[in-house]
Amino acid sequence: MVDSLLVTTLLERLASHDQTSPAVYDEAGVATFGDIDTGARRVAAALLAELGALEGKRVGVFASPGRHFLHAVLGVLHAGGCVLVLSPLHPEAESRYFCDDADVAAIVVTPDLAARAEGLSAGRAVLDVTALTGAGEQLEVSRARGEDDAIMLYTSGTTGKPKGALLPHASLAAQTAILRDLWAFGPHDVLLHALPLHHMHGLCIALFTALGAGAAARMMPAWDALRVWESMRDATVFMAVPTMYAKLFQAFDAAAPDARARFAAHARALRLAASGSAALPVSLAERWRAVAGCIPLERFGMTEIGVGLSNPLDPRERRAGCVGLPPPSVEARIVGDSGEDAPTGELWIRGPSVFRGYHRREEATREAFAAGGWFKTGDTVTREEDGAYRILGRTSVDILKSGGYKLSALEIEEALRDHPAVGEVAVIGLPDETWGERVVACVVRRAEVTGPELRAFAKERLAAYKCPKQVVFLDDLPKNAMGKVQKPALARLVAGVASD
Ligand code: MLC
Ligand code: AMP
Repeated sequence: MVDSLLVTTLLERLASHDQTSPAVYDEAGVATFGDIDTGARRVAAALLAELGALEGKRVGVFASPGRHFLHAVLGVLHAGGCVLVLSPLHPEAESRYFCDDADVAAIVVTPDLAARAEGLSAGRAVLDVTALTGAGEQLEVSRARGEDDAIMLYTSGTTGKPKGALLPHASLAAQTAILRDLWAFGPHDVLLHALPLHHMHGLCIALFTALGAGAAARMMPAWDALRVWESMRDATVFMAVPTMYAKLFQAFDAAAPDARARFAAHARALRLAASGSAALPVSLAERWRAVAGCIPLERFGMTEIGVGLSNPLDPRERRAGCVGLPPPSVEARIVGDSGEDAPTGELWIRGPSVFRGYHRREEATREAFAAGGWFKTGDTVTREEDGAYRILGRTSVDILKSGGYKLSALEIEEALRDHPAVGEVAVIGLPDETWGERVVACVVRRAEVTGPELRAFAKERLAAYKCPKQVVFLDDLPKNAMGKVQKPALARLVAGVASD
């Protein structure tokens, strides 16, 4: 990490690369680092003209993957603002909550999402990133400073509504340097990018790491397993959540023999295939080995910390089912119930990439950290004989992971409880081969309602990926003497009940 102490913003690092080399391949072709910077400065100048000094104000970016997404994000950063990435996967009600909670001052959009942004504007300026012209209006001097907030990412927790995690420029700059060095990223690399952009994995661990190292990102418009197999040919690195690997193999198995041979050749030629955001089943890792020659590099991360643990880059040293060790400059501890270091317990992380706190949630921020700046992950871990960490699961039954998305059972319950026919509801995660965990809603009805009706109701309020895949109707929910629903008992019960 030679320059991480000197370079305090991602923008400074981008400026240090050869401006004529490719930064993004998208549906329109190739854009160089220089092209990206020009577009970003145009956005920055327009934002400053519209809002005056931004000084950390949050600006929403509602943009499809590609160069315009980067113009918008980097433009907000140049102008001294903090980016909140909005996703087309969220219904209006949810995006409106993000914009209001974050106190978003303006929204930068791509034209395909402009109509949907209108519903979120509520008096906020909406700027079309493709309609800004005039080189003379470009921003000369970047307003970004290391200590200022750069990115805000909403993350589901154990307390109802999602919280906005604030990542300063310095955290991003540190994270990109750590991962560049750990995974040997450089200008020779092309990252195949098919991850959603409103989360840590797609935005920071993948996209910012690649660009921060001077590599290019091949940005897919959306996840498409067959297209990903084909596009691997033009990439050196691939990063994905385990469900994407599962879906790749579903497509692989359905493909003709010549296509399979081609896909395998593409996979074998990759320099690095990484997996994160959820546990990679050993069977899936081994399946990848059979096709690509080695298991994917599995690493552990979190919105609040970036990557905290990683298997080694050398494929021979990777271990399936383990997530490796903390990278240089990141520290990890295992802490038992008594608050002492223990062989098995909660994983705590400390390091330069750790976030600053939750937006306007002082108590939640205080509770997230222990003395000495240790972030308490809420994951239970242990270590193997060789020191490698192994994730055993979440400490809370109310946090689920489905297809790499962290979901709050309480948030989903709250949305379903608004339905007049729902008496009681408890949301649990059941093991699922494709999704890791499958969201199941257990409902005690007080009026007639069907599972599909409840799912449709939930979809108006929550992203489709948060909505229950299964609804089970029960006469009552198992509770303890205090009246609290016993979710482990419920999961055992539901395993034998028909669903709707
Ligand atoms: C989509 N659906 C999901 C889902 N994704 N349901 C549950 N869990 C998910 N993750 C829903 C769709 O809305 C649809 O619902 C139905 O399932 C079928 O969808 P699909 O077409 O099969 O899904 P697809 O579009 O292929 O999406 C699958 C996926 C996606 C794997 C590409 O889930 C995805 O992009 N996951 C990545 C999540 C991620 O980036 N997490 C990083 C968090 S950061 P319906 O009802 O409309 O039929 C982090 C830190 C770290 O964790 O360490 O990295
Ligand atoms: P998020 O809040 O969406 O960033 O999700 C972070 C959570 O994802 C962590 O706290 C873990 O529970 C989980 N996670 C990330 N990477 C892994 C992994 N490799 N193995 C198991 N769980 C993981």
